[in-house]
Amino acid sequence: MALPAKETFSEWFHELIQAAEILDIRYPVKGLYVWLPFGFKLRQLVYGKLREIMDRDHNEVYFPALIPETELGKESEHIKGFEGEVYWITHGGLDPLDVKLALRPTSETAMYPMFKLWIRTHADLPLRVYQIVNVFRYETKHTRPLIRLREITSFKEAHTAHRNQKEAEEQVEKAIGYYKEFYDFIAIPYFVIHRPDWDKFPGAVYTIAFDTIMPDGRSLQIGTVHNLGENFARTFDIKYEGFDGNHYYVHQTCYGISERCIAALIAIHGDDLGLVLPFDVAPIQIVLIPVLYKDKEKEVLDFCKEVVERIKRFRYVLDLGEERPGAKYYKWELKGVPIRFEIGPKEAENRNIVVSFRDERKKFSVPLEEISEERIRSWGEEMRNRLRNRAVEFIKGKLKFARSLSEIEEYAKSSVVLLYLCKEKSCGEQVENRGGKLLGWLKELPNFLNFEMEGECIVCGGKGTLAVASRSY
Ligand code: A5A
Repeated sequence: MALPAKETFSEWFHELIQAAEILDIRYPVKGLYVWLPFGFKLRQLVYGKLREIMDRDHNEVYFPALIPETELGKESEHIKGFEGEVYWITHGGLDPLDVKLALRPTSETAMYPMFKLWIRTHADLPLRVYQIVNVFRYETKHTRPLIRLREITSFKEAHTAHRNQKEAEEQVEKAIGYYKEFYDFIAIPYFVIHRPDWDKFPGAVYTIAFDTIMPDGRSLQIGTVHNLGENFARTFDIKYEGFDGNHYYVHQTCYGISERCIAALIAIHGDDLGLVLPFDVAPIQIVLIPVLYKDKEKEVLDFCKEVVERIKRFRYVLDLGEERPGAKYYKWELKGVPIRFEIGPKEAENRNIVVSFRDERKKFSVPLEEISEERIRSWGEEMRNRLRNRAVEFIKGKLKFARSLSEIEEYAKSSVVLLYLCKEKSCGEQVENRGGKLLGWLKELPNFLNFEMEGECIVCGGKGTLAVASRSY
């Protein structure tokens, strides 16, 4: 069955994740889904990059999934932000529990009581840990596979503690750098945005978010970096002894990414035929399709073996199935395989291969001896660049610059709106009242935009910074 066209984004996405065997969405609990083997492999490959980045200067840990009510409730802003989203465990078997247990919605209040025990002196700092776990949030907005889950299965959360504000600030900058590297790797363009105060993470001093634009023009928050200041340290009494023998509160940060990164990957790069996966994260990187005719089978298959010798370091499939070549092309296009080799009698005779790339779908011939690991890697790299450029062009086409509040209202219906805005709450509210959501102020100009960062506030005419408003997920 053919996919709906990508223009009908919501249906296309819904059908694609099933047809490409990413998820089985029939699990009988709302907001919970099953990862299928192909989807899980994609998840492992994408998260492998995240892990590689984290492992450079974080230690991986695992904290329990259950948090006592007494801990979860300690930091007042934090619990205010999450109380409507917590799943509670009230019984063990038939016995009511003395202290209710929360299924972690995020792990600050699981980790920080232990940080208090771990951190003694300045020598214990900085502390940088991360875990990749499931978290549960009783979301009341419309749930969607990979985008808005009640069980987030792939929550990468990092938590750090530092001696002072300056070191925590530096960690925020580093974390932004990690996430840029990650999203550049999967060719997803993003905005780095300072969230308004009223939209920051509960308990944070401030929040920096990564937002991308989905094919329907709505923004998706694909990661956040929070500076927690001393807020949690004061609540959980996390102190260290300084060089001078005095005791000081630590300064903390945390930052997280969920499987929304995979939603963005599928949504932004995919097309009417299915997934389009960057070479490095594709579960199958190369598919070889022999085109078999009677009497020539042996030549073709022998030549295929020679080709396989040259690509065996990659994740490849030699498709010897019974289907016709056309059906095989269709099947592997749906799965987003970046590179396809077609090999028929003519190719076997001339010792060359018909190559095509999933994103371009143009065919060209390459002599066997030119198929090397290096050549294939450079094809992968070129494809990543094409995917990134295409995604950037799409985003640029979705942007509109507004000069007045009425323009915001007009543009926000179908575009992502750029505007200049000051930091006054009343000015921000005026923008939010015009449709869309104020994502916040750009922390830095994306390299694909050519704009002044400062200008007159669209509401009061005061000193404004480039801001973004959009309909969002
Ligand atoms: N402890 C910090 C890191 C934290 O929890 N931050 S957060 O609440 O902003 O979540 C981190 C990221 O998880 C978000 O930026 C968003 O991309 C993703 N996320 C949040 N809720 C989600 C949900 N219900 N389904 C899928 N992803 C979600």
